[in-house]
Amino acid sequence: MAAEQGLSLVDLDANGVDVQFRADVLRGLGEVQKAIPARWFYDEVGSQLFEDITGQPEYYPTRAETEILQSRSSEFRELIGPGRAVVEFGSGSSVKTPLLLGSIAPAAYVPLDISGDFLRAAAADLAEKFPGLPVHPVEADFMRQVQLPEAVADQPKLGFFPGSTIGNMVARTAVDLLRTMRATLGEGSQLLIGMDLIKDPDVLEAAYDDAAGVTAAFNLNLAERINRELGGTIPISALRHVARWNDDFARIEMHLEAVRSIAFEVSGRRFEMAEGETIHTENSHKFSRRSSNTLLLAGGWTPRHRWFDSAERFSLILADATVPRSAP
Ligand code: AVI
Repeated sequence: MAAEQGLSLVDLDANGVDVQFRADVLRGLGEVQKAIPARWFYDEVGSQLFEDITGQPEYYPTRAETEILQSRSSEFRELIGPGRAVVEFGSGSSVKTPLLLGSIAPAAYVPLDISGDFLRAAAADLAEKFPGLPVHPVEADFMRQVQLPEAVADQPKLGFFPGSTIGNMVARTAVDLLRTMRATLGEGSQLLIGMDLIKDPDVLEAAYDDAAGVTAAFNLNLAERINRELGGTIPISALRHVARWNDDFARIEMHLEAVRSIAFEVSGRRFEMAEGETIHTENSHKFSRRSSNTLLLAGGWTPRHRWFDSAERFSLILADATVPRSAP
């Protein structure tokens, strides 16, 4: 594994520029509908801003999912049972992960994250909260199949993917990830996954455009990051944050919209935006009971149980790895 060899999973050029970031930005800005993958939001500033978003009154998903984890402890214990290795996709939340681990008496905890720094901090925090629990952090890109540590090879697995991060992927990518998770976790595994629900577009748009402007700052930080890391000259004050509900695709879209026509450079390449033109920066898909079932089944998971918060804004779904069979 790269981490054990002291290698970074991030590919930097001789000037310390993240090669993949530059490639994604240059490709995305050259498209007819300009678009940059949402994963690039999360530099240090962006990660802190995301933490701040979760505390905004309009952003309900974190509170709703935490409420489910707090209130359904005995049901998790009954349906998941003790002795599983909990494999978390992402380095974990200091609130949600302990709630789950405290409910089900796991055999081990295996956080997977591409960022070694986040991973080590989260693993240390967990080890302190659960002194007897073996913690095996793995520095890896969970979008690809991951070789889990030998120590958990014989233990049944529970994948944990909270936050409705699956909603940030288009269906094709989401299905690929679910299938990859199944390959990583193996036969007989379970998956506990957060999926945000379709609701009144006004509530959704407010959640992604809070009055304090934190989500706007999070979105604009992507343009600032391009300027910082890729020698960009994007005039930040000429961009505004837009969050809008796309009903056909059941998703909130975030865009950066030019309030006047602008021209700028990134890594020595010139780009233009007409007034009103946007850079599409994020999708956050929302689900119905049926659409979440379809997505999970397409990804090789059979939904078994579904919990909602008291206001029915958010769902947490327990699924079993589907056993392939030849019947239709
Ligand atoms: C990380 N992800 C689930 C968040 C979401 O709600 O889609 C990211 C986010 N973007 C703006 N606000 C929150």
